[in-house]
Amino acid sequence: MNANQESLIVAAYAKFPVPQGAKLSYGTSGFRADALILESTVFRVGILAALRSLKTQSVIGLMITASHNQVSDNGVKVADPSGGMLTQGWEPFADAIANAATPEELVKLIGEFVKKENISFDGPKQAEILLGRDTRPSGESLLEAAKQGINSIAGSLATDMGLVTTPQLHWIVRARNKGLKATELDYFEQLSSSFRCLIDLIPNGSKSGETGDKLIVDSANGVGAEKLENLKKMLDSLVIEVRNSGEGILNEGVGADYVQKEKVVPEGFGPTDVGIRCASLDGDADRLVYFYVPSDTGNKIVLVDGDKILTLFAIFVKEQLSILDSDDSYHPRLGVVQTAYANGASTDYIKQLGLQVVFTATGVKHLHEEAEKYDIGIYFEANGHGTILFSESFLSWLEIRNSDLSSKSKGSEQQKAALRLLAVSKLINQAVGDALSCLLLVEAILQHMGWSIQKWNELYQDLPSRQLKVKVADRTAVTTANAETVAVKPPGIQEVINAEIAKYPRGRSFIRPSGTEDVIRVYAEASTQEAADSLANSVAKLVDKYLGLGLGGSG
Ligand code: NG1
Ligand code: ZN
Repeated sequence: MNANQESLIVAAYAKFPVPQGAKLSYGTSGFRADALILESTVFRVGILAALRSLKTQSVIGLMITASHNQVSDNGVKVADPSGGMLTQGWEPFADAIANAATPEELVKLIGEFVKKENISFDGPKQAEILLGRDTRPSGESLLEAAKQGINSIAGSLATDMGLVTTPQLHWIVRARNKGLKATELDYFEQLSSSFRCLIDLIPNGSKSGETGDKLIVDSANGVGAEKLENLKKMLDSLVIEVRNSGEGILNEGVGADYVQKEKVVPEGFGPTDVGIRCASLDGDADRLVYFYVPSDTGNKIVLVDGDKILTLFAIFVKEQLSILDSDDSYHPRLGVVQTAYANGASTDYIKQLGLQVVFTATGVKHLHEEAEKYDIGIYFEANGHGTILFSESFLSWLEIRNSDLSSKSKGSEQQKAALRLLAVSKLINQAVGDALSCLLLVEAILQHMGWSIQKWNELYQDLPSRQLKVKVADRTAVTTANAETVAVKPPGIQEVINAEIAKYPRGRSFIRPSGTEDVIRVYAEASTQEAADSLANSVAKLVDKYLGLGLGGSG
């Protein structure tokens, strides 16, 4: 790093000192905090994004959002060249520069890192970063901070993509780096045309009329509302009514996180919606859950969560693969990835379909990494974040198989199955979970099957479950193993949890430190709601006993 570059960083630093007492870390979803303390962090992430672009000689994304958090929070995360999350190897550097308390320290950290990573400032390509943000009022000033960070690396280009959903930005970054069409309009066109293709391929005689006429979408008063309105204009076989499109407060009593955790109707929904197919997006439209309002139950809903979306996708993909009936030369590997929060009934059901299920730790980057190991890897968190990944080799095989079939038996069921899978691979976001593309795939599959939301929900019945949070002196005192299902520390706690679980038929429970809040999360499942509540409470008491009084630090 030359002196000129150093002085550019030092000059920009003056406007972005770290607020007193702030300690930030790049968690499962980037940096997240009260927006008031985030400018200095976003400025530094701008620098990081520019360095990442120089290192990879590719376009990088920088998204300003705090997803489902309250409106006063904000956050920032980086999209890698593939459109996926920032490589985990760079997270410690992100933490270090975010907390650098003087310009000298910042320059020193950057200098050392640039050397270690062998980053050249005079490579063939200058840094190029695409910036996106959600609808939070703090987004604009944070965008400015990001630009200043990027511009403090000489020669960098920052392009403002305006208001976008998180998955749109990731999609655009991926497309840019693959040399594909990469504007927002291209995104809408690809989604709508592949959706149309799936609808055109619905077998004659399917009872698609039974799916129900209309879908009502709760957009969490977030960025998804406007985007869904735009997408809607390009779809003619789908009636969508968008609610919570900005008239209320972002994520307050609305949105996928609220609906999934509270299992009650969001604002703007009620008794007049009984039986109708409804869906909720989160604040940045990367999570999706479905629900319906049953009759006479107050504000309660029947939740159709990420696990059930996963199950629907798995059934459809498996059906197409078996129609395609692979020849001897190629056996596509289909796998499902879940976390310990997946309802046990969903896992049983998917295994019973004959599919392999793998578990990873919480956080989509872990699920994504595991799903990439398959020809078709389907992953979902119960909270509604997930997607389907197709391997390049499988897609090439599918293209060849399709043209083969089209010359030998055009219009055959086999060829239609190949075309359906190709359409799914274009509709579904290959970079990250995307509520809008998942929504279109759910709608296409329901019409294909001729299923109502009620019929879909009846695939299996969720085991009653309960999630609790326990505040502790030090959440790092809990460490886990086996995809977070076993607590290794503090010593002895897993044994007493096991003894509790043994008291309940179909009991299952685990604890883990949250990556986004200062709490230990407790999850419990059992054969009745009372039993699940009681198991969760007992385990929460054990956590409190072991850690609540500050004993945890020594564990
Ligand atoms: P933490 O706070 O680490 O449990 C939560 C969600 C994750 C993921 C992240 C990122 C649960 C139980 N946990 O993580 O699945 O979505 O937020 O937003 O829903
Ligand atoms: Zn989100």
